[in-house]
Amino acid sequence: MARLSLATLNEIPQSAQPSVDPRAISDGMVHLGLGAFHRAHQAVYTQLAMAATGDTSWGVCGVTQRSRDVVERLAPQDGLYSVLQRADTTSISVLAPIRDLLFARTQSDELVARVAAPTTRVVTLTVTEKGYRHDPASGRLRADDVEVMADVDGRSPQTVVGQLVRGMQARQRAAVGPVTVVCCDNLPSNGRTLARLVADFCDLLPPAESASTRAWIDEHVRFPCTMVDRIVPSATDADRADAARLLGVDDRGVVVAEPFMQWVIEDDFAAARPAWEAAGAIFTDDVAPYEAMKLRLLNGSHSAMAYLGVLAGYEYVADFVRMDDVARFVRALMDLDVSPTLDVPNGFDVVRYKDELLARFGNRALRHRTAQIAMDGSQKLPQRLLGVIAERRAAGETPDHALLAVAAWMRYVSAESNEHGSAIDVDDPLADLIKQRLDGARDARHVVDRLLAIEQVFSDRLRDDATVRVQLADYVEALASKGVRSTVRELAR
Ligand code: CS2
Repeated sequence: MARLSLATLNEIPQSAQPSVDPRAISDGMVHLGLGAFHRAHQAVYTQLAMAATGDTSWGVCGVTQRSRDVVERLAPQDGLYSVLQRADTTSISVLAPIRDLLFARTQSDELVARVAAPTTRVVTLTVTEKGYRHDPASGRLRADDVEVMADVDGRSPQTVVGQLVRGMQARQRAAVGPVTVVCCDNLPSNGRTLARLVADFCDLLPPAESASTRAWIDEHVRFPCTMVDRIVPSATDADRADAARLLGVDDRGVVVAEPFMQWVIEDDFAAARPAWEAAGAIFTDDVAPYEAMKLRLLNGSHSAMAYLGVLAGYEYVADFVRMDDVARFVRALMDLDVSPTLDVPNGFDVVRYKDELLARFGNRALRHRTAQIAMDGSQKLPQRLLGVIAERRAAGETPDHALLAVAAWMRYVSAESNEHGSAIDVDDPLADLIKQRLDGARDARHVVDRLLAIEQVFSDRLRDDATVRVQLADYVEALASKGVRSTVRELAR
């Protein structure tokens, strides 16, 4: 079967044709972290915006950081790929915004040059939480990270923050105008967090370079905060087979997504941008209420279901949450623990939002793996669950549901296998440290104490809270002795 490409585009059905002619698109953006999420989210908004306005100057140079895989899938396809939308019905459409591809490991000088190109007015990022090389608890750049320090010392930059700073220095040298850096990862105050990491990197540079780079960035670069949302499970061979059947050509770059998508963006741009509002994005002065809502309600529930689900032997979120006690537990987590911490945006119907979330989690057409969400827990827990626990404790409450979710993470990283004896493979940048800390832990109390001592993840406040320690230990013990279902059932309201 022929491969999707500019040459075969005329072979695909009319209904799947991109809404913008790829040949008409010129360079406008650089995207760092060309994973499935960008392709199913920002690229879709960008295509819709170009189609709505006719301004086709927002093509994307997509950069992959760690593996060539996506470049190898998309390069023979001239950057074209499809989004397979799955719910009760399935639909497919081809996306055209990605016009260039770079692999940062071997092309980081080209990448710096692209960031510095006069046509580049926006740089977007989806590099996952760990891609920022920061301490999740403090939000500061890890100056003890060898990769960060190698970038500071001046090699062709390999870390995301290093790439941004070197790109900005190249813009400064070439006297190219202002640019906006749009962080689209699930970090708290993601724009501000990234701006601080960039400033931390500048502070590590030699004094002469440091001050002038910081001053240029302060004057010419904006880092708006954003809330991004779309559930995008990893694509499988079955998805690729379905795409081929629907398109009539082979697409090795297909991404799978739910119909729902949302993007809330702080209206703080240094230069021009795509008219993403024409595609439904919301521009606002303050993203914080939307962000807290999404990170705590959606991602917090996701992490809870991921650890509990893996422990109970459920491979997919939808199968796990379709059990009544699990759905009621998740709803109680949202209602009793998370909701009291939220400052709901004006006019926003949070009850409906929670109903929709449960329906989205239960979408069986999406094969969203619990193990995919369980990855990198050390980088995700603070913004998803620990903030909720700290705020409820400060209000004198004991957030049992959120504590059970964190206990499930603790059990997940400390048990070798799940309830059915299948091995648990902890994929986390702190996996070695976690293992080291757990060495010799004999019971649930030890496990909790050892893990709470990891200061990259847990704050002093949580560590020193006796109620939190005792409750976590009880839950870790209950998960081990009684199992997931009966522990969850006791907390399902
Ligand atoms: C998930 C997110 O893998 C995960 O950690 O919680 O990728 C989630 O699907 C997205 O944030 C939804 O917008």
